[in-house]
Parts: sequence; structure tokens; C-alpha cells
Amino acid sequence: MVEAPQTEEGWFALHDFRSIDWDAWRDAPERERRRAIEEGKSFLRHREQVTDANEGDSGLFSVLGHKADLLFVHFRPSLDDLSAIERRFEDTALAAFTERTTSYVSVTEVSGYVSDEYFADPESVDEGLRSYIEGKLTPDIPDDEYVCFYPMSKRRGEEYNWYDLSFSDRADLMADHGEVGKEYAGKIKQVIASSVGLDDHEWGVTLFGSDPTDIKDIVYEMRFDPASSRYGEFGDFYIGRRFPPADLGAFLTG
Ligand code: 76R
Repeated sequence: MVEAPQTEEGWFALHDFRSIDWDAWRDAPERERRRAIEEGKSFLRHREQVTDANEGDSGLFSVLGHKADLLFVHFRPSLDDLSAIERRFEDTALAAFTERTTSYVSVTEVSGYVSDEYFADPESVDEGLRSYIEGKLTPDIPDDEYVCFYPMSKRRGEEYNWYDLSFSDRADLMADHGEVGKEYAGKIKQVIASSVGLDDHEWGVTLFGSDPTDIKDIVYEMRFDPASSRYGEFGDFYIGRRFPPADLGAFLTG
């Protein structure tokens, strides 16, 4: 029987993309707009505060280009938590001025490629590796200004089919991929979350960095690495800038 690599799952992720209905916003009475800003800020402040409780993390980003205006990123222990957040947002006066352009649901994952020993016996690996793995499963949203999100899958073509490769071939390819990634240590933080059975592609990739050129460079460099050049298939790309909830009014009123 073919065996899929072992995986361990952590927090679930919701990437919630919204566009602002600018016409409705401009036409709305001043007090409606003020209420939307206040309720939007309060929603975001409460979502961001969970970080202290170690129950997840949330962040707000403004999205460049036509695909969306805002991106809410939420990491939470369960899908129920994410569902509650979606409903809570709909209760705010801000929601009436937004439309959802797209969204993405996934779950953070560490797979057997990261460490065989960990899956054989999590206690057997050293503290450093264990906390590295835990960090991947319960990610923080870093303070870096820029975020990039895109969904991707591994190719299942006639010539190149990722899922037909042996574990050791896949592990070698992922090790080389990891080597490319390590060159960006300190510049890029990535959250790789599986969306198999949850959304349209196989993973959601979220990259954080303080220089947008580093984001462009890592994606570009990986395009030449076989794990991506032969086996990567990509969805739409989004680029955004972090901003604190307190700046929501400034963002909306320009
Ligand atoms: O976790 C580890 O360090 C082990 C090596 C590693 C694995 C197993 C690793 C390292 N990744 C792994 C798994 Mn990754 N990663 C991506 C993308 O745009 C593209 O071409 C690809 C999008 C980026 C930018 C990135 C960054 N990685 C995966 C998987 C799951 C594969 C599977 O299970 O079949 C995907 C889809 C994926 C995609 N990766 C790294 C990085 C970086 C920066 C690293 C270096 C390690 C680190 O800094 O944590």
C-alpha cells in the first residue's frame, strides 16, 4: 500500500479578502461611517488581542491592486473559531460596506519531510527542532510590513506527477527546496498551510517580509528549483501592507 507522508496539523487559517464599496461609503451619512469605523476597529482590536492568550493571531492588511482592498488573516485552533469570527464581522456596521472578493481556508501543517524522527517519537528530537515545529503549527503574524499570499498545488501531470514519486525522491526535492528557503532566513517568514479537502488548491502560502523585493526574490528563485519548476502550480497572488486597527479610519477616509 502506498503511504502518504505523515503530517501534524496545528492552527486553522482564514484569509478573508474584502473590497470596499467606495460609492456606498461616500454616499453614507457621517454618523454611519463613524459607526462603521468604530465597530471595525473594535472587531480588529479584539481579534488581535487573542495573541496574548496563545489562542491564535489575527492581522489586518491593505491590499494593493484591483483584487481586494483589505485582507484579514486569522489563525485559530479550530474551524469553529474561524466560523465565529466570520459571523462576528458580519455583525459590524463595517461589513455592510465590504464585499468579499475571495477567501481561503487552510490548516498549518508539518509533514514527514521536516523530520522523520519527530513523527516516530516527538520526545526524541531536541528542544530546538521541537520548538521550530511548534512554531510552524502555531504561527504568529510578525510585525513585518508586507504580506504576500498565494495558493499552490503540486503537479499531477503525465510527465511530472509529485504524488507518483517515492518518498525519498520527494524528501530530496523538499530538502533542496528548504536550502533555497534558508537563504532568506531573517528576511522572509513563511506560513505553509494545507488546504487539501478544505479549499481549491493544496496549500496556502503566506509570506511576510519587511522588503517587498525579498518577497519577489524568494518566489522568483524558487521558480528555478525543481520542487517548484517541475511540480509547482500556482493560483492568484496578492500583496498587502500591514496596518494597525487604529488606522482604519484614516484608510477609509483617505
Ligand atoms: O521546514 C523545514 O525547514 C524543512 C524544509 C521545508 C519543507 C518540508 C521547507 C522550507 N518548506 C517545506 C515544505 Mn517551504 N515554501 C513554499 C513556498 O513559490 C513557491 O515556489 C513555493 C512556495 C515558499 C516561498 C516556501 C518557503 N514548502 C513546503 C511545502 C509542503 C510540501 C509537501 O508537504 O509536499 C510547500 C507547498 C512549500 C512551499 N520553505 C522552507 C520556505 C522557506 C523560506 C523555507 C526555509 C526554512 C525556514 O526558513 O523555515
